[in-house]
Amino acid sequence: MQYTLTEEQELLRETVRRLAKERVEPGARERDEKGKFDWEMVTLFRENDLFGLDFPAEYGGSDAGMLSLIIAVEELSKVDASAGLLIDLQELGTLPIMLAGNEEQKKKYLPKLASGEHLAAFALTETSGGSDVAGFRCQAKKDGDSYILNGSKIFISNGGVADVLTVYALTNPEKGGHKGAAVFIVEKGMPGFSVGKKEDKMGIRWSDTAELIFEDCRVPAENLLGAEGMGFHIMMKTLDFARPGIAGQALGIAAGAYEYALAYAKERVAFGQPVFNFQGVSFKLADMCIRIEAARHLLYKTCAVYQELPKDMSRLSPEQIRLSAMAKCFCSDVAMWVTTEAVQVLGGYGYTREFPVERMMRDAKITQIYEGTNEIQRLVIANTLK
Ligand code: COS
Repeated sequence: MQYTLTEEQELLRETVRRLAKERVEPGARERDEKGKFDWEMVTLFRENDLFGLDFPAEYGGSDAGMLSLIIAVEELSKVDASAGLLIDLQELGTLPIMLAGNEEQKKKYLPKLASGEHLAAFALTETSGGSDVAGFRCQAKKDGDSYILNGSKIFISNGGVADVLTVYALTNPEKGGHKGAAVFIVEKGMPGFSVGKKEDKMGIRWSDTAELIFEDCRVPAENLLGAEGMGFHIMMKTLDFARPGIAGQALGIAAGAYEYALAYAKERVAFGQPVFNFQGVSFKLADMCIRIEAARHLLYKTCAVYQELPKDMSRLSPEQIRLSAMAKCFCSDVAMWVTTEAVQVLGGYGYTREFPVERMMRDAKITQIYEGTNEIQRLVIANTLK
């Protein structure tokens, strides 16, 4: 379980940090205010080869591994959480293909996703909520050499902008979700597929979040991933591999807020001296520093055990499943706590849009909710302790 950063990873961190400071941070406030998906960011990340960091080289990726992706997500999220999320979502939406796709499916879809020419989305959540996956109702009926999809999905990140979507649906409702579901690759423009309501959110405001509607949507049978009945396991395994990405986003938000609050506390003078000199402030910063460092080590250790994509759908070890859930849960709780304290350090200024910490606090909240609420993460962790 080696997680010392290589020279390449240190260089990647430096490069992405510079890109984030020079090209991402300047427009972050405006993008947040507009709440509109930003294609310029897509172009920037395409030009800098950030979408395919953790994609296999044989399909056009950089094969740099999960830790490298996390480093990039972290650096971007320090200045703009929606920017970090953008490259993370490419991994989430594509993982079902990487994990369960056959050679033809991988050859057809992965290269354009690795380059960022196409964007991906992971379509699981339904109106009943995101937690009870086995209770979802979207259906797919076999019809000759196609499947006909009916139902809807909500809160789908990238839903309205993705070219390629991995969609969970029941093929055999009588068997229930655990044994009767499957995952399909759906392309934008397939007849019967449309995008519904777009969400106006508290945070990650320029990240696209949309409802997806399937009305007799015809999907070629060759777009079935793995086999009928494998859907639940494909999605669970995808989430095991994807949750470190959200942990990376959360860690970045926390680190960004901490760095801002630290610099502010050293500049801001009250009672004739920088407020950092008061223990009421410096102890807060010390606590932020402890928690961020602890979160980073948990996450990097997790990345070390997820470094390689598995060659088949065999089960992960309880330790792997536990680490991924712990990293997501801990990093997001740290992000919420640190950003709240950062607002406190800035006082009244922290509560205004003039300063980025209030945006960071709003952005942090979602990391405790999506890709499995932190209550579900604790359930997943507890299940591995039985
Ligand atoms: N990897 C592989 N298999 C898994 C698994 C995992 N991570 N988690 C569960 N399974 C297996 C179980 O071993 C069990 O297999 P058998 O039937 O062979 O025994 C089967 O799947 C059913 O497991 P379980 O009974 O625990 O399933 P539940 O329906 O109770 O649901 C939770 C389990 C709640 C953990 C699951 O539905 C979940 O993770 N929900 C949250 C999903 C989420 O993150 N949503 C966010 C929106 S998507 S961004």
